[in-house]
Amino acid sequence: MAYFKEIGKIKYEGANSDNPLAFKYYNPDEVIDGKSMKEHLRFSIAFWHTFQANGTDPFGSATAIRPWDAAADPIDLAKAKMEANFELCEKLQVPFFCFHDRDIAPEGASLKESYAILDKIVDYTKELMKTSPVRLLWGTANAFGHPRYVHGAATSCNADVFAFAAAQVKKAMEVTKELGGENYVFWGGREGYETLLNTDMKLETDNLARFLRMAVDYAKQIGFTGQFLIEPKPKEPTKHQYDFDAATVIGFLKTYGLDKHFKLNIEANHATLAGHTFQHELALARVNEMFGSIDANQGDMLLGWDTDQFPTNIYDTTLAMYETLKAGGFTTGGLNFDAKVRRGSFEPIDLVYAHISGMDAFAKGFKTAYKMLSDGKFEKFVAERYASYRTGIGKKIVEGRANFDTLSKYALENDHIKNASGRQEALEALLNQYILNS
Ligand code: XUL
Ligand code: CO
Repeated sequence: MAYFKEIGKIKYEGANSDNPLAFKYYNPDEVIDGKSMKEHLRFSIAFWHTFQANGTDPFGSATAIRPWDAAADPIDLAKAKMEANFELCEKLQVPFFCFHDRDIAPEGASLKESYAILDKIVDYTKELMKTSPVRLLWGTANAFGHPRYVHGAATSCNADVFAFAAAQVKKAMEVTKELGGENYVFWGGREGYETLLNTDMKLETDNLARFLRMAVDYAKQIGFTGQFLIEPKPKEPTKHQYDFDAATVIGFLKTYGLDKHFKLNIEANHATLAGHTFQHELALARVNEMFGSIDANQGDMLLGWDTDQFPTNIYDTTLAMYETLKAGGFTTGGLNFDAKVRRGSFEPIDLVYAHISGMDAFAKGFKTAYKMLSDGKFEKFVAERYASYRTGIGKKIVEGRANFDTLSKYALENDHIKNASGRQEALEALLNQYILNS
């Protein structure tokens, strides 16, 4: 059954097209540097926002009634949503989707029943995959929505909750493997605290590490070879989330000797909530060799919460793609639209417009970033800025052949220091020129 009946396959028509149902910059088959744009960008639809969200907010009820909502039985509804997912991905030429276990299958009255319901939907998804090119970018478990997770999952004060979360993640890993998922994501939904007055932070963070170690062991046990990703977020729903930002997660993984097993899934709105730019978080992941995947969205700079808007800011998409290309591009990761249409955009066609706008914004950002890197002007500037570390005393510092004695001897003879301009304004103007002209 078709759910987006009035929508055909969205095609590339170029920057001058006035068809809102066409791509202006995303040309999936255009080959750049030996790979198609489809392969470079690896877009993905987030099941939870696109097929679950209905416009409910803390002040009001649902505004969106979706064509698949006609299904009354919960299993039929879950199947209908999965059909709609494949239809939308195919029409938008999006090669991947991502889900939480509870997005695709409702929770049962017992854990055993939940397993059985999930199996049913996974079987149905496998059926749909037989005739569709659409694949799973990543799976994850929703270990934050149910009331049992009120105090967290792996960081709950209640060991029974830890055990339940382990059982849920075990199954989510199994189904991710079964569906050929290329990654498995850990976002610590309620892994944090509300007040330190009731919190044993040491036990909670040790337990989080224990949980992740068990996941690593279980992946080995079942032969799941997908990439494990951790998605940092500083706050919301808890006051303080342990996976605060990229730097915190990297430090945490290294402390517990888990760093070889994980990469990062960087979300734009989580970066800005942590007080960083999207580019900063991606750069940190890259320089630590932990660049994995991206949750593509944007926040509202005037609001302090996770608005999860579709990404349209060309500066941000350009700089995000600049970092992505510098990291060598995506391998198992991709650009997952962890974004929801606004409450006022309640028609199904708004989901189509939203994805088109995000895909075009990233396609344009990608092309601009590619041009910036091919011309190499920024990289050349940076290389020259640090030239003093390639010869003389700088070379000795970098190669570990200097110490405070030798440096003090050197400084005593070279204390008339000459610095060069950082040229920030000129570089920002150059960035504008690339964005406007490419
Ligand atoms: C929440 C968020 C999650 C993760 C997956 O802010 O981003 O949806 O992406 O659990
Ligand atoms: Co996310």
